[in-house]
Amino acid sequence: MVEMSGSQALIHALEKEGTTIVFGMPGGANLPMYDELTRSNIRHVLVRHEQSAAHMADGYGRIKRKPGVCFATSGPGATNLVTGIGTAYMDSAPMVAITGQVPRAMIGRDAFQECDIIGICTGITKYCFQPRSAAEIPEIVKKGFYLAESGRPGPVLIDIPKDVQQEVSDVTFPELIRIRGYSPHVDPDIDQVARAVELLLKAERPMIMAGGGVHISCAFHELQALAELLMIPVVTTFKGKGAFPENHPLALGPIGMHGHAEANKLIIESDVLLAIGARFSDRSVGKFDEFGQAMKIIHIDIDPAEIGKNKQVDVPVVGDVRASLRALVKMLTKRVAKKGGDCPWLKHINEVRESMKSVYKDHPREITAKKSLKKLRELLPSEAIVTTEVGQCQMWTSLFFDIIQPGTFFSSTGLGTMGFGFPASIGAKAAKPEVPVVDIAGDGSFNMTENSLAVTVNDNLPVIVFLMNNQSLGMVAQWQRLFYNRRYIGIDLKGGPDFVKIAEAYSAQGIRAQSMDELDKAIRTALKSDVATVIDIPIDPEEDVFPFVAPGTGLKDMITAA
Ligand SMILES: Cc1ncc(C[n+]2csc(CCOP(=O)(O)OP(=O)(O)O)c2C)c(N)n1
Repeated sequence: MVEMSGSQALIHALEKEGTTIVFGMPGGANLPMYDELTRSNIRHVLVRHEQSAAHMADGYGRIKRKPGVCFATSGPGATNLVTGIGTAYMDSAPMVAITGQVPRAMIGRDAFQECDIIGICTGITKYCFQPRSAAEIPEIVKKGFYLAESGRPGPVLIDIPKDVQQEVSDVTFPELIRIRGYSPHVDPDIDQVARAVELLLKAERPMIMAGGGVHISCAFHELQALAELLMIPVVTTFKGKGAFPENHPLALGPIGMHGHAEANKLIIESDVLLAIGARFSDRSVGKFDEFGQAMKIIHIDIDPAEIGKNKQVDVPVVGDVRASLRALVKMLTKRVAKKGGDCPWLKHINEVRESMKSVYKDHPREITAKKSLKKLRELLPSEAIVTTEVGQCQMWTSLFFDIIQPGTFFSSTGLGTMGFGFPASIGAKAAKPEVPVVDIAGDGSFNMTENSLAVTVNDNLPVIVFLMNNQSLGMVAQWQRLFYNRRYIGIDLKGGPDFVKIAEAYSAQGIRAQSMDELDKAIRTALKSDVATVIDIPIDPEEDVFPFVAPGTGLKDMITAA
């Protein structure tokens, strides 16, 4: 037992959890914890808006597979974090958000900068804590980290009243904690694995659907071993993009609203679907009732609440994805030798893949989103980390940018948060400074959090913004073109800004690329730069994303052109 203040206890507890970096902004209600940071080796990254602090912590956490930490003051500081916390929640990203709160005696009195951040965040966190004494802080921090990173990861909020930060008390730092009613199911039930094995061995047209759970549990090797053992083709959800190398002969790419045409066509022809760490979201499977009527489904997920939530399945396997895949591969290896690639199903897959090539048309302009992304892939090393904003830029990435090295791609797939990609890429760069990090962006999204350019320069986190600039909210414009008879409203961004000048104003680098030649040079220059680079690529505002599964329809109704 040692005597210390609540703030000291907090920072010491964070250090004990291995925290080396915190993204945030100070204010009246969290100044004591900031003051304590001055006596710690934890690096502080000052953001220009707390939403970006949460996205940076999120990006950091997704790459490290450990909670990223963000700090904000009470009231507006805390509410500014909310979009970032919600984004992490919807994508099961580990995060610990720490907010200052007004002193205990002021809570509930509409004090200056008071808000009920616990009430606000309850539905978008795994858990919220509010320590009422300094002595509680070490155990709460330990529980917070454990909750955030175990089982199905997610954000945890710790809201600390200012006087609790200042209170001096005897504190102890527990080595072990127990949370009543919470014990994630890691090892799968072997009987369920055996049932899955039987189904897979009987399948004539098997398919794997890999979701975000494969990334979270780092089960890339196990997934590839299983696919290659039984020669099963692999589609991914968008969250699962890059869980399986997209240049592998068995890879069919993402399914769903902007999935690959061949993936959308073939998944519904399969007779046994092995869904791994996926939640059958509407974006991935289209109409719930229509999807998977004629197939048997095996569903592996660590979260029992996912089983049967969107889709009734035949064989549920509750457990960590990696542990479950290992058990599956072990059992299968005893039963079968590695299959060859000459079965009728794989022949059919290859025929469909060939026939679908004509679906991917390009726009008649020298520089297009599709060509730009292919060029980026050509020049970017496979270990580079790629994130995206939201809109057409995200969907073009789904279609035209192959992830070669598993675990190098993430995006806001659940909440669909514009403005996520750039700060998240900065968090990823902090987690892995040795690799290039690129945010594939649209102008509308980048506009939302572009002030993080200051962070890239001041904190030496040089990322690349690959800005496909159609001077509009392109995705919305495409929907207005397709579904509202071209009645455009609220999509025009022609007023700018000039993103090259914006980059330069922050002492970053801005390059405009108006031809494929200029783009080639710009990417090479950006990769060598020691400051962030914004590559502004003017594209046609009417370049659409196809193929497309319209909302409320099934995968079979995919539209391939306007
Ligand atoms: C925070 C937020 N507000 C609104 C939306 C709705 N929305 C989805 S895509 C989109 C347009 C995105 O435009 P831009 O970033 O320029 O990308 P583009 O579609 O042009 O590639 C909008 C407004 C959203 N997803 N997130």
